Amino acid sequence: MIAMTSEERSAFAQDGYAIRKNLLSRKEAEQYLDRIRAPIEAEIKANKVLAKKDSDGRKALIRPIPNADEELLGFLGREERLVDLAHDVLGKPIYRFFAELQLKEPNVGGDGAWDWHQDFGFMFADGLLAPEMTTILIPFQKATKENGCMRLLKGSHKLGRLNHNTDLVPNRSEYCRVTQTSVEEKALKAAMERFEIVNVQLEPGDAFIWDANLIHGSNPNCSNGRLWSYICYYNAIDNKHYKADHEYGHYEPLNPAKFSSYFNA
Ligand SMILES: O=C(O)CCC(=O)C(=O)O
Repeated sequence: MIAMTSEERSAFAQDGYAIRKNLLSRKEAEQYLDRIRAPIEAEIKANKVLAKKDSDGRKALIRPIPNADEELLGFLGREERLVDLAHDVLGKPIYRFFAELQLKEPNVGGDGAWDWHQDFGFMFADGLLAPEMTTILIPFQKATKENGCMRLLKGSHKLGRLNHNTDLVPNRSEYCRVTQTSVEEKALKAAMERFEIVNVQLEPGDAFIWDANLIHGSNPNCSNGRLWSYICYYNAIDNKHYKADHEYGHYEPLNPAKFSSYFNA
């Protein structure tokens, strides 16, 4: 089991996040990217991915991965190093809630940004009772401020859940929305005055793991390089949806997988 180090544990408690360098090796990140590149490029070209607009009308592309058993794309959320880390953060039995690829293409003139939000802000509206959820992001390219890395308000998870601008349609999941959900403006302004903004610059294969109440978002891609990342949400089993009719996030037993069972090292 890849337990959190004591430094990671105290960073997570204090700041609301931790970074594990090289959770996947650079070679593994490259192998994975090599296998998904062509099919995902084809989906982008065919407009099959979701595009969600931020408050400035800029689009962020996502390729949802609702099924853990989806060939290749699904397995990474079950990879045992990610699962161990998430399990260790939540400290109780977990399941893979959802996964997605964030696709920030080159030369998009500032698309790809995410408004400031807490994951629990909209997960609560969708029917999770407690913030017993954590999220892991792994980039496949170097993530920088210029190509759209994530950013966060350090320590803001301690505020608890804030109200979000949301106009959820009953019985439709967050995923169907074409606009992003963000922390209500006045509270966000106050939080931004109180907490330091950190840009989460990472190397391919590094893992960034955060608390469900951490206020975060991301920069737009203003570069001529691509930034694709894998994101997986993990939820405590006893925190599964209390609302019915969800297209995603249903409990399924987690079958942890080894990277080497999909790729030769
Ligand atoms: O990948 C990004 O740029 C932001 C993703 C994000 O904010 C989220 O998944 O909650």
